[in-house]
Amino acid sequence: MYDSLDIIIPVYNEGENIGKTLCAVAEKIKTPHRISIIYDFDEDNTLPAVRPLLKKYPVTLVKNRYEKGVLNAIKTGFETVKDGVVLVIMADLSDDLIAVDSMFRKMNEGYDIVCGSRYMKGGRQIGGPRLKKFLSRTAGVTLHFLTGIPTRDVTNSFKMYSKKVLSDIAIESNGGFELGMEIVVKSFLKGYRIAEVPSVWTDRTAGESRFMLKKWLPKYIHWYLFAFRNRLKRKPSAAGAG
Ligand SMILES: Nc1nc2c(ncn2[C@@H]2O[C@H](COP(=O)(O)OP(=O)(O)O)[C@@H](O)[C@H]2O)c(=O)[nH]1
Ligand SMILES: [Mg+2]
Repeated sequence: MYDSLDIIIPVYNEGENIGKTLCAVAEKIKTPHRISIIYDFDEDNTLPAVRPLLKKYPVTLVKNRYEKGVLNAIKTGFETVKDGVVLVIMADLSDDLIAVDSMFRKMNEGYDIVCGSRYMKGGRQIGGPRLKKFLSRTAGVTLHFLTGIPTRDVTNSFKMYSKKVLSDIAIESNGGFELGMEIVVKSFLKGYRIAEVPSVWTDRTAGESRFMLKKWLPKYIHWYLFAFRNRLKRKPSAAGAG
């Protein structure tokens, strides 16, 4: 049984949002937790906004160990966690954290990954660029029906992982948020147990999105095709079940 949760928040100049995000974590997540905030550079305006809150919330500030960028920030976050359960959330208040406790319960039912899902009953996506939404939903829903991957929202970054899965997957992604898709696809093919719970995503109201659709789209397509090509070679028994 897992009894607590490690939360990873990659940040890039989220000074306007981070206080509200930490407050939402405290209010909405009953599961005992620790928080790691991963930043890229010492001048990031998140840092002066967080420092006064370090006594109030269970936060550790961690500098990205690799080249700048959200992918390496998340990777650094994964490496700081030794075992148990890891949750990735955004600092821009985009994911409704009310889903977290039920995601954690699922992990304790024996799942290795629990995906927040905007594209299942009860899930929603509010605001954001239309093309990005269309592509993400189409990819998620078609991959679910074509390969049997047990989530309709493979591109969502709001996911909970067991550290065991993270240690077992060699991450090849080199762009940005497609890393979450890579991990879920590879874990699925290895026979790990994956579940989804409904979640609501709302576009940010402060700060700027740094999502690079054009640059990252080919990387998402790569993992989409990888899942499709390898679907019949999937390990039938759950390598990581239990
Ligand atoms: N460390 C780090 N975090 C980043 C970077 N770019 C974005 N983030 C963080 O990743 C999360 C989501 O980013 P965002 O640009 O809003 O992506 P979107 O929600 O898909 O539009 C936020 O917490 C950002 O602060 C980066 O280059 N480095
Ligand atoms: Mg965002």
